[in-house]
Amino acid sequence: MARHETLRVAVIGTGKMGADHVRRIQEVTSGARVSAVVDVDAERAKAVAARVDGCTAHTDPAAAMAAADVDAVLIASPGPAHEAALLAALERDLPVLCEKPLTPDTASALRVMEAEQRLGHRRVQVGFMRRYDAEYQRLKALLQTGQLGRPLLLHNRHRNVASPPGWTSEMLINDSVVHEMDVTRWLLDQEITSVTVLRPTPSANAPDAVQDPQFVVFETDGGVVVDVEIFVNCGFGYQVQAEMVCERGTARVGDGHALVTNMAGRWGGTIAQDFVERFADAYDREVQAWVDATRRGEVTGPGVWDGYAVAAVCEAGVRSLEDGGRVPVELVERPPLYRVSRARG
Ligand code: NAD
Ligand code: ISE
Repeated sequence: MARHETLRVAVIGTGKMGADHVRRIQEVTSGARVSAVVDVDAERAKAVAARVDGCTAHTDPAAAMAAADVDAVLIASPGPAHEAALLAALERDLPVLCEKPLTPDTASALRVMEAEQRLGHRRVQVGFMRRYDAEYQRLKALLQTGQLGRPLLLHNRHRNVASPPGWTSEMLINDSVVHEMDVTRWLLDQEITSVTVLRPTPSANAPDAVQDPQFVVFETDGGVVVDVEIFVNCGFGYQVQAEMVCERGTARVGDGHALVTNMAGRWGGTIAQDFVERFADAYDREVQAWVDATRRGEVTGPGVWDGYAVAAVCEAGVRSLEDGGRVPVELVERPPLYRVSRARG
């Protein structure tokens, strides 16, 4: 596509995230429009396409990518379907924004990495949207000034109201803590070297056989120790909080104090109920940044290396969940194509 032209995007998967991204591209993002949607559920794809002028509905991602009016792809199908869509997009050298996870395991992530390396340039951004959240961005900027000194510890809390049907203990690691893995690596500019998962007595509100909450500990190659409380059936709200403890002070995000009320002898505020509400601005900024970079022919966000590194931490986490032991994270050598991105935003 020429630089001045509107980016025509095919959105693959029109469930909760995909439908929200279609709305976002059409109503919030500048410089892009949705030209095709894909879902294995044909009726769902048709219903979403019907809301967008000139948008076609498909059931096969590869067929949509072959259409003449598709310049780029946003993948929002479930994780196990990502590899096939990514490989089809890379085959056509199409730019991609792929919702997390890149793929569900390291073997498939490495196949995607090989395909991108064969192209010789980066094409894929992974949807680790917390990097675009204003509070996380302020925290990163503060750390980069050096005012707080060297980071020593990072405490995280990640709470969801209730887990969707079919949720398993492993999904707390692979679908939820995956975000803390990414922000840990990004905030610290360090790799995670081991994972330990501790298993408190499960909440009575957790579905049968689901280990919820979990307490996860990462160690990094810079000597930082990171803990994550993941609790996906907390019942009261959606909370994502992080506190970095450094040599000369601490910095915390996610307290949600945008509006505090005082009334009838009490003070308080409201708690977001899900990620679509809490991270609305982050998703908007993420998609806009992807569109802008894509129109310039660049990839500026988290990429395939980040998706692969996080998949390796997930695999170690799931092994630790089985026996509570400390499991080392094994990474392949970072290929030259991905060496610059470690320093980037
Ligand atoms: P969802 O189940 O609501 O929607 C998935 C849709 O994909 C469904 O409509 C399903 O029919 C369709 N689908 C299944 N297989 C497909 C295939 N092979 N090709 C095309 N469509 C297919 O799921 P969701 O909650 O929207 O999650 C989608 C993705 O977004 C997942 O990767 C998930 O991890 C990610 N996600 C990210 C965030 C975030 O905060 N960044 C939040 C939630 C979900
Ligand atoms: C979901 O898939 C997400 O990515 C959300 O950001 C996370 O908070 C939630 O736990 C996951 O299920």
